[in-house]
Amino acid sequence: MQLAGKKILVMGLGATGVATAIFLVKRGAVVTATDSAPEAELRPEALALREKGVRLELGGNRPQSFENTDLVVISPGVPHGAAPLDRSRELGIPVLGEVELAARFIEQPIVAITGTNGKTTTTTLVGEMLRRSGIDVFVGGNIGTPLISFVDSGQKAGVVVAEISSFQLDTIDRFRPKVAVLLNIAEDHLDRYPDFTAYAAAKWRLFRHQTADDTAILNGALSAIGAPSRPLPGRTLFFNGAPPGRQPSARRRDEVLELDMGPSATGMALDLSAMSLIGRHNEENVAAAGLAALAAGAAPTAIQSALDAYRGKPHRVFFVREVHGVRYYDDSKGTNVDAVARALDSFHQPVVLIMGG
Ligand code: UMA
Repeated sequence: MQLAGKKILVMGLGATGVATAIFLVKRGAVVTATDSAPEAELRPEALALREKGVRLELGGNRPQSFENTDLVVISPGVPHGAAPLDRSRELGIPVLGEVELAARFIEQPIVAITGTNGKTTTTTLVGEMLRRSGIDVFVGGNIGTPLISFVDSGQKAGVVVAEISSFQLDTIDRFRPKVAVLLNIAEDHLDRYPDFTAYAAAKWRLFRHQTADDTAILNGALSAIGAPSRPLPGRTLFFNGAPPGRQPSARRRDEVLELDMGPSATGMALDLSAMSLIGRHNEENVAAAGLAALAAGAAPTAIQSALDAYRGKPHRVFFVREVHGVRYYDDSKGTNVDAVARALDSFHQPVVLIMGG
């Protein structure tokens, strides 16, 4: 993709917009960056882009800038149907999301993980499982470090593991993960989508450009809402059961999770007895992570040791401490009904829930 000399508009100046603008300037593009927030609300890194030759338009997204450009790149926090973007599209100006742009420059196989809940736990686990297998990995995306910042980072990586949100999937065009995981779909972000079907369809976009050479890993209990009408082209593995007529690739027997990769690949028996993650939702995350890691080349011993060592991520049913026989957990990432319901399901003991916004 030729960027040198192109006029490019970056919309949104959070972590993604800043990293995108830096990437584009390095490639010789003439970059304007716009944010609806005023200067006082933006981070110093955004303002420092001026020193790199980026023209900043702050406190509003000027319609003219969307007409007079060769390409627009947007951040996940920018709704892909925002009015000024329609104007660009009308004029035939391409509008890409940052993940799509990044993917065009990433040569490594990508393991992409989406779902309403459990993305960060699963992404982190897959990264650890591969790392312990001796594979260099970059772990990024919605989890925090924009994918685009990997491209010029010089970081050695054999595999890129990316947490991908529905917002990021809204603006993909060719993005093709070698291994793609859909953990679950529950009501969330309905302020950004016309209805639940549209939100679910955004999640399913993850598989849109996969081919017969790729692997799709799906929750066997997913409904058909928003799903593509044609079967996925690649190898499809199911965890948490399987739809009628299909076999699950993850089966729990007592403390062991059997992962079956099909006739031509090696599976494993994953011992869950030392696992510190609690709850059925985490069993699903672990099954998906194990299957994804195996599909991306991780070694069974490394997968086991990564799981045994994993202590969870803060704010996700995270054990804080025990005081006078009361165990305190931080679940402040329970930002939708499904996440809270699943967290509550994790406990056999009586729970006192402290909840608020
Ligand atoms: N803006 C405009 N015009 C608009 C709308 C927005 O200029 O019409 C501006 C806003 O003022 C803002 C910027 O666009 O400054 C949007 O920035 P952003 O929200 O995309 O911020 P980033 O720091 O780039 O963060 C994004 C993700 N944010 C969202 O998806 C909302 C981060 O996910 C992600 O970690 C980061 O990119 C790196 O990939 C956060 C998140 O909450 C954690 N994600 C949601 C979730 O997990 O449920 C999807």
